[in-house]
Amino acid sequence: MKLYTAPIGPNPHIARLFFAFKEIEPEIVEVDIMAMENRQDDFLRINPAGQLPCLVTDDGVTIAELSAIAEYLDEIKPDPVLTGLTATERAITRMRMRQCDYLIFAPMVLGYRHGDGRRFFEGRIPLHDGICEPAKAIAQEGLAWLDPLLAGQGYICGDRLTYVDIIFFVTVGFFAKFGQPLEPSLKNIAQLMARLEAHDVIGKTA
Ligand SMILES: N[C@@H](CCC(=O)N[C@@H](CS)C(=O)NCC(=O)O)C(=O)O
Repeated sequence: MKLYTAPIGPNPHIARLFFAFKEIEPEIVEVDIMAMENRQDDFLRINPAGQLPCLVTDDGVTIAELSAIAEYLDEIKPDPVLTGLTATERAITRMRMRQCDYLIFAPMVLGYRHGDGRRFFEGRIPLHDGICEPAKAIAQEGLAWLDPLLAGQGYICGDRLTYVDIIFFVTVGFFAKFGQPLEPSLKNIAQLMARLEAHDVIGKTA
């Protein structure tokens, strides 16, 4: 199994955390993201989305998207689990991942790409004016929606840590440094971030 990845960027970082958590050591293929190697034909043949990370299985199949990678890793090595132990837990994990994706992560990414991170994305993707501020506001609304749902539970999907927590910790932590700070009144999210920061693998793996 090969992991195509980069030394920088939140999504490659999340993939590293998945593998560290699962104690799986893939063959690493570093792609030069700064030189836009990921946007060239050779890489687009591997991952047409032009993004990192992606996994290429021993059968030569590409699996991109962090949630798909996490689910695949659980299939091949169930312990320790990233998705959930029962059908219900796994369904909740997928539900919360999807909700976090469209309510929080996707608008945060849009706010960054079309705003604070514009210089990096020029020449990579089409950029549009007028997206940054509304997208950031939508992401904040998503965080405000999530916060009360976390009351009285350890993690986003209940009392078991899942890949959604890992994606959340790195993504929200990254954008907090780039124009999308966490609103201090979101106490449950602040507690979740502190709990994940203290985790042996998640808070300690660069
Ligand atoms: N939804 C994707 C996001 C992947 C992504 O945005 N990767 C960034 C690195 S943090 C990337 O490849 N950026 C370089 C580019 O878009 O050219 C996932 O879940 O893996």
